[in-house]
Amino acid sequence: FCRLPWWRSSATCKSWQLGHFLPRDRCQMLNIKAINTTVGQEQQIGMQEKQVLEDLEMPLARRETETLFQEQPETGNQYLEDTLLRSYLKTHLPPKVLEEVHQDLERFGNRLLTKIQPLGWECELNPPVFRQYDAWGWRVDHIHTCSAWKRMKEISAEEGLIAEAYERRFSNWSRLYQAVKLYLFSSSSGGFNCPLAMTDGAAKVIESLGIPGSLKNAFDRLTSRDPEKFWTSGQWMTERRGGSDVANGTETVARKQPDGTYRLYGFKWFTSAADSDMTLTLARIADAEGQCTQGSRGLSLFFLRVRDEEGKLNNIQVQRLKDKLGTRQMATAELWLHGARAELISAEGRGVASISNMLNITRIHNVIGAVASMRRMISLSREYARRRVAFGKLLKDHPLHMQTMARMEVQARGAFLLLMEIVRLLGLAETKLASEQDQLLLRLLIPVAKLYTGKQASAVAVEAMESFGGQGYMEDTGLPVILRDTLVLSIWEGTTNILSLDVLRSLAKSHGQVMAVFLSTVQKKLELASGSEELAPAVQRTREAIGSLTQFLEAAGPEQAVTMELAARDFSYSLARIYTG
Ligand code: UCC
Repeated sequence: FCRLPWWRSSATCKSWQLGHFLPRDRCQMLNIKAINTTVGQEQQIGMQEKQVLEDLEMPLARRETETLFQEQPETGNQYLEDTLLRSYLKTHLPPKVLEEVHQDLERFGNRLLTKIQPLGWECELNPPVFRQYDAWGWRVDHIHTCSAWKRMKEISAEEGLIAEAYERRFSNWSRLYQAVKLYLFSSSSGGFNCPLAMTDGAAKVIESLGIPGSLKNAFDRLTSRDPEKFWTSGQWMTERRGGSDVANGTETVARKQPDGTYRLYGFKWFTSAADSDMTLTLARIADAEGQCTQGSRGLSLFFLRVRDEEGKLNNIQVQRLKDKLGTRQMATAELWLHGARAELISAEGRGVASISNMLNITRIHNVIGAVASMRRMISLSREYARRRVAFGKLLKDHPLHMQTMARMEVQARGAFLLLMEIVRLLGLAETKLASEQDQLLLRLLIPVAKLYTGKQASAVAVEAMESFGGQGYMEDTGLPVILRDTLVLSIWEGTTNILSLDVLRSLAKSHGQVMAVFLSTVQKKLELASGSEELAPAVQRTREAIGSLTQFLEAAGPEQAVTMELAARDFSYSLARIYTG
């Protein structure tokens, strides 16, 4: 490379190529000069540039190694750097709550940066290992997780990542505050956000059952701030015949025991965070003749401990760990249930309706993960744009690059605001402050947000990766890890189409009321916005979109069911865009 003479004599020197090889100060100097330098002006090259040339003449082995480096993007305290988050909290939280929350979030932001982020990377480098037999031939089915993963569990308890939502220290704002902490934690958690999602979902189910005596211990542990006591939960829903069609795919049978407990027999095909302490799962109760009711009405919900006090598995065998594209930090297993002792916690045949409380919470966590992933990728991309020189100037000074970044930013901001709206409504519902309208809107917005942000996050992650050029594709930058972990967000917890059908379910179940509330809420927001001249074009576009949506609903007419099913995804996207707008 250094022997090539063309770059010195060329009037339009290809300085970007040097940008790959030179330290930033030299590179910037060269780039700036290169743009303005003609052959005649070459004598004016300064001492610094001569030094660069000497470096280049030097054999590669003797050059300072850092001359081969590009700029590594580094972000600071994620809370302090997140202007939208801070402005949202300032606008919405009561001043006293804001004061307390701000202090905690600033401290948490520092802990994330200095302690938690390195642990997250350690989790990625040390994925779980499954050992089926010990050296003496005994079957042990041990899932070994690294110390950083175990530390994440302790940190989750210490930070009250689940507890905060159930203690309700800040009344209806507790849920939003918890979501904000989870949002900050998510991208540094090394995959621990997954068990937390299910832990939160399990706590929610138990709370909605009125915390029966037999589940009091489990509830206290799931919502504990004490690392010694804290439990995580799984959510075993998927069986061999498929994940989405739970009603027809569930084969697990529950046999009643004389003491009133049940024993479960079956095979669970995807059990995420298989190292969890407990789980909620579905099974069909067999009658005296051993017969089970098929379909959704045959499913009931069960609670079970994964291991006993001595750490022995509860008549469960681990078949193997899944070989996943991403979320590799977290053990997902195939499990045989050979008479696992379990407790029935729903009414018989009400399993799906009961576990939907859990699903709605894990779907919100999915939204949190999506927004967090977009924010992380954009933050890194933004930092890179402020350091990386190409074509004679920093990336941030290239209008086309900035346009690409701005488009990603708009997606992330919209998704963030949608998330905040959902957790605000959930907080109201959990403190009995929600109106019927709020509850209907929440029911509709959860699947809408899950399906839409899952897709947004994947698209933004790919775009952000591209903004690093080839570096974005390099495994050891950490960027591909974020991309892989993001791609699952449109798959688990219900795929985009399944969630689109859930949107229709919410319409049907409420006889269209969710739609009426959606439209009236959006109209109210538009009225507020129309007071501002600056927002007039946006208001106009949103009104037009609502007009099209209403026209579509009217035109669906007598064939509505078929039309709506076919349109479910586009319809849901429209709802997401209108509300976000
Ligand atoms: O486990 C998994 C991965 C774990 C990892 C999670 C980590 C997340 C971390 C994120 C952090 C980054 S994945 C497994 C996920 N599986 C699913 O999500 C299942 C997808 N399938 C569905 O959602 C289906 O559509 C089903 C299972 C809900 C369909 O079942 P049914 O039985 O056919 O549905 P029905 O008959 O329509 O509904 C039964 C009852 C109804 O109530 P009733 O009987 O009173 O009319 C429904 O209204 O359940 C009610 N229901 C709901 N209620 C159904 N869905 C909901 C809902 N979403 N909200 C409220």
